[in-house]
Amino acid sequence: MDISRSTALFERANDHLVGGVNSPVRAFRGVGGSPLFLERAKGAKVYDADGNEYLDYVQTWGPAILGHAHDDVVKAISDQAQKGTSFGAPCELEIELAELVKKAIPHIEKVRFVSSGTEATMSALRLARGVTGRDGIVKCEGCYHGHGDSLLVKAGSGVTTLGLPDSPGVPADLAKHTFNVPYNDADALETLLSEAKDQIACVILEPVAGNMGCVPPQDGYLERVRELCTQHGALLIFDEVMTGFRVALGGAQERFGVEADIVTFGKVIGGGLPVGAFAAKADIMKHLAPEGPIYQAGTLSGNPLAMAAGLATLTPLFAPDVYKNLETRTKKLAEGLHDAAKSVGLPASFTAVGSMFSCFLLPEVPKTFSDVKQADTALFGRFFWEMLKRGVYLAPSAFEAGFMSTAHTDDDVETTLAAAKEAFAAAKDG
Ligand code: KE4
Repeated sequence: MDISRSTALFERANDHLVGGVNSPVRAFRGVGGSPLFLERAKGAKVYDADGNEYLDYVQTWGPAILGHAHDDVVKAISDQAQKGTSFGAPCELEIELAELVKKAIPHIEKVRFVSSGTEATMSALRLARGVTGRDGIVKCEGCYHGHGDSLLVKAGSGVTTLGLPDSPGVPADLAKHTFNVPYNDADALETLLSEAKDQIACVILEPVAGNMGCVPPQDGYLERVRELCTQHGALLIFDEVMTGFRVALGGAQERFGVEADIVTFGKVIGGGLPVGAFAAKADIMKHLAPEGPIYQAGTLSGNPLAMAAGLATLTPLFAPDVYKNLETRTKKLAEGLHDAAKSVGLPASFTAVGSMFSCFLLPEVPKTFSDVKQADTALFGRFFWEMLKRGVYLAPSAFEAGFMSTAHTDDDVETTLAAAKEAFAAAKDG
């Protein structure tokens, strides 16, 4: 497989961009080697700078649920671009996208759009602290909520991929307000909330963890977290930047029947353009400026171009059976990867929740971040490259989830599974 142009581009990029990238996990540090530079993408496929074609399960880390460069999305963006990309003033498209988000998640009453998932979770924390008058926040080890200071404590995704326990630059005086508990461990949360008394403003978690691989909540876990938050006067924040419109039309709240106090979105709702959002009932959101005193703002928040992309992306997702079909294909892929690994004698387990999935090189499905960290990341790295050689692009880290799009076909899944059987065998022999 010739990736010489990507390699040359990476060398040049390193002269100008930190680590040659604009987001660390793209640097392939988790799998070794020089990262691919992609040149174009369409449907279920991406194409690198050397012209190699890959079936894509990264989907720009989640947004491309309709596949890349979907005709409706491209048309919406190009039509809107002719009319202006950003006004810095209210426009009707913001209302339309908020109405569509609320149609999918009926219990939310007010939405605030921002430009990234990080902005959404960072703002949601400030809102929770402002509303409750409390400083403490609780997150789960291995969950990643973007790079906001309070959340870079035992985070997942790129922080774990790069083996950074916590990020320097976060003042100890701030980090001390962040408490971590194991994901899927409601007893640990109960103990912490009882001991912390009324210090805790909120508990934030990924309702389906996607930044330590795809790790689903244990039965009853989310319900217990909801009860504990209510009992202790802490707001429950579901970070649905990844799970929103990914695990069901109404996200994890619909799938598991648990209502958070604040929910954050990103990725899919922008359809590949920079959009994040946070939402809640009006009596929480009314504390935000300009209605209330908690400040939050953004030059490009709700810009018409991104709103147009979001609308064009979400609209087709309301059609019947979209999520049923996505889940069926996702399960088929994840189980097939599991079977392929087992067929060459490797330990394997798999998860598939809506259209996100993982195949873990572990005998059992992990429940916590500690479980996930038992996996052989060097073996995963070799598997990653063996799959790349066979035209399949997975996330370049053992601590990420995979994504299925409506553009993937059953043939694509069969092609992927055939590649996986060979790739696991080759990786095992290392
Ligand atoms: P962004 O700021 O990257 O838009 O969103 C941060 C974020 C918040 N919450 C969850 C649950 C997330 O998964 C993310 C971002 N996800 C990572 C990959 N898992 C983005 C990829 C990257 O960091 O380059």
